[in-house]
Amino acid sequence: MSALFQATQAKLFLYKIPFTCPLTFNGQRISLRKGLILQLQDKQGRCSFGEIAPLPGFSSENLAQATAQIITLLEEGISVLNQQSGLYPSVQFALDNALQHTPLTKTFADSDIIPLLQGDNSDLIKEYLSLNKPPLIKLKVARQSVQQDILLFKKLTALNPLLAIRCDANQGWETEQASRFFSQINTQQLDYIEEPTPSFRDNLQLAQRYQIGLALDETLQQADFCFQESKQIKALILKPTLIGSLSRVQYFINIASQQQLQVSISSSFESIIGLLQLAYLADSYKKEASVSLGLDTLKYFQPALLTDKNRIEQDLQRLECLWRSH
Ligand code: OSB
Ligand code: MG
Repeated sequence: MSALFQATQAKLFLYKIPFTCPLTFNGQRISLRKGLILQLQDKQGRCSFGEIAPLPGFSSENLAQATAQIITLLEEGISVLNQQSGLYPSVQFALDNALQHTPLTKTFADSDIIPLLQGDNSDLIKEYLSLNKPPLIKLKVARQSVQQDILLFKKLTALNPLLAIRCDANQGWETEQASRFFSQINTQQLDYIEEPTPSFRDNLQLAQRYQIGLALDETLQQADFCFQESKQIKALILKPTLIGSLSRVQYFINIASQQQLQVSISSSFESIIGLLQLAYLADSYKKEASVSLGLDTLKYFQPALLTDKNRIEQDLQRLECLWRSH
């Protein structure tokens, strides 16, 4: 690994980005995305960044806990930032990026990103049409009745018989509901499904019974999860903000490379700073594995500070600064 960023100064900013309409995360409805930006600066005045943005409903830690942890570390001194262990995932992710100097330069074209569709069925169909019927989409399921999900899947595949759909159930189905879904859709058009039920074993059995591809997401965020080979597993969904350390992300990239699994580097609704770093990391993993970008989350934000890649420097100066080195 290349040398760590030699920081001599640090600042911690708070951002607040309103959603265009409130979103529900595992039952928690929120209308404002809040997070922190850690900015390190070296002797030459170069800056390096890390984003700390625990996602309500998904992260085990909340923003207050993450804020307290990073401020405690900063108070101990910048020179010890790289010697920490047992940190919250969101804090570890930020420190790893800031210390490895992950750049903000990698921009992504809309066409690199797999469109994420959620919302009610008629809006969702309209959105699919307005995107000109892309050949691959990600669809949230298990947020309405199974019957409605089946109807939606059938409508979309009727609009484009070549469409491949990546479904994401966020462990929201019972086994019987998942069975009903798989038995009534054209599984040839299901590229894979993320986490149909909360039981990993049931998911493997379902995948085998219906001959579908399974993708792991929530399962990978359990710190004690050990990967075991299975023909049914087709993809790993990696959310670095939730996984935390970049070396653990690299561990999953190595598995994906050995087992020929697809990888989706996915956002947890970060600001433009986190998204650009995720795009950079995704690009760097492309040498090793087949990587796609699950970063289609900026569209849920209202225009605000840290939503535009061309204004990052100016925006940082207007953010509330929670902490700075003396
Ligand atoms: O379940 O994949 C998820 C974002 C935040 C929390 C959970 C999830 C997501 C996404 C990100 O779906 C976008 C993507 O993976 O395409
Ligand atoms: Mg998922």
